[in-house]
Amino acid sequence: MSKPLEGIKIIDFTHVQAGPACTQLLAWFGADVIKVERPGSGDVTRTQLRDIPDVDALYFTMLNSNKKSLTLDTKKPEGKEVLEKLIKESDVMVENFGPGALDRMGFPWQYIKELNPKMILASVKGFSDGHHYDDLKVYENVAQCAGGAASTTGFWDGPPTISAAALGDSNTGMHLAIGILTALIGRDKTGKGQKVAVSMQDSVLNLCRVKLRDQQRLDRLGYLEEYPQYPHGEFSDVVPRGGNAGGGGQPGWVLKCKGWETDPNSYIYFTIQGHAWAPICRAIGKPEWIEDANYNTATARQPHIFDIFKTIEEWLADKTKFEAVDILRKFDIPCAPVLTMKELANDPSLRESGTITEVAHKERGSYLTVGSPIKFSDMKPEITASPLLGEHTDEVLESLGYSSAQIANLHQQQAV
Ligand code: CAO
Repeated sequence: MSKPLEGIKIIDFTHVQAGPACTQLLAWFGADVIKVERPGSGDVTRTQLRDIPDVDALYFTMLNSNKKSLTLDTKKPEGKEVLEKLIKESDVMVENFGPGALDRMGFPWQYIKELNPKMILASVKGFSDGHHYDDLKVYENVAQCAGGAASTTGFWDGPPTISAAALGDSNTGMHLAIGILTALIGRDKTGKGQKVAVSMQDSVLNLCRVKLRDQQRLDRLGYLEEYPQYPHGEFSDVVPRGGNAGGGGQPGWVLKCKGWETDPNSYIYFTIQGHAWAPICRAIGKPEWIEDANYNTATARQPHIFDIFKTIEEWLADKTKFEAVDILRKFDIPCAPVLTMKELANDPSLRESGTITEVAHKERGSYLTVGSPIKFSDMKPEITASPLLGEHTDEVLESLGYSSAQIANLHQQQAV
């Protein structure tokens, strides 16, 4: 089956997570992604948190599937020459080096554009160009703090909290992928490439926009009616941490199910959405609450929302999280079990859809990874193994017109 991005050649000058997540996505959809890595070491994630000695770590394999690996020291003249040749015949170059690294290497945007006016240069940085922190190197958790996620995540009586979801890394990579695809469509119209830049701070903030909504409501009203602090607690002048409250305006909470005393994940998320109030009352055996003036509107419920959650927990006490959801789904109540990584890894539906998939790897045997979360009617992305360090060096050099003797010479000059 042909894939929509077949024929798009991408120089993948990325490392760690933000950049690789972006290029991996594009590779799944058919792009020819050539990962350029430093000879001898490669992407630092190849060796980070290894579970098998001398074998590429899962951190690397899970973010670099479907790619080729070319080892090149781009600070040496012969490595620079190869990179220049690659730039001339590629469509996109993606990089997420520290600020200024590409310029110091001798490849500022102006020069890349001169080499190939159709080139799209896609960059991830911690902060956007011109920002007063634009000289900072940034990792995931730094971005979560800088983008507003940490100050609004966690409980009001605890410190700012980091989410396990890669809001700074993979999320930024997804933003960049959208930018690249947009620039490719733009290039079809204008014939010209352009630079696409995404900052991790901006990408986190983009996902925190409801918290910026709340800041403005708080400025105007002095309170936020759907937060647990309302109406009994106090508000300051900044959006507080709301624990497990729903962010979209429907009160919700994580509720204990049977076995919570010994199983830290025996919980469900329960949402009290306005229109679902009558079915909720019926499901939990409280039909008398449907018309009760103390309960029948969101405003009436909010002052004793935690008493309502307590009543629901009493109903949940003899049900596992899966049994509870199986009952509640029949009443059309938005809810889900709190699933562990182990449960997700073995979920038959996720296996069936390809969201969780096993990939054969030359050195590690098979590994489990997250496949494409985007589903197409006419294409099923096939996930193939991440490349070994330098696995495709000769193949890529040959495609650039290097002879066997030149390739051997290059290996010698590039040796670490
Ligand atoms: N050949 C020769 N040199 C190479 C090379 C290659 N193939 N690949 C990388 N290098 C060089 C770079 O040119 C750079 O050189 P100088 O800084 O000496 O000019 C050097 O390696 C280090 O690159 P770096 O600054 O990107 O790496 P770091 O480990 O110091 O920092 C990180 C890592 C992620 C903090 C930084 O790259 C960064 O801030 N990136 C932007 C934000 C980002 O993407 N962060 C997400 C990472 S995922 O959590």
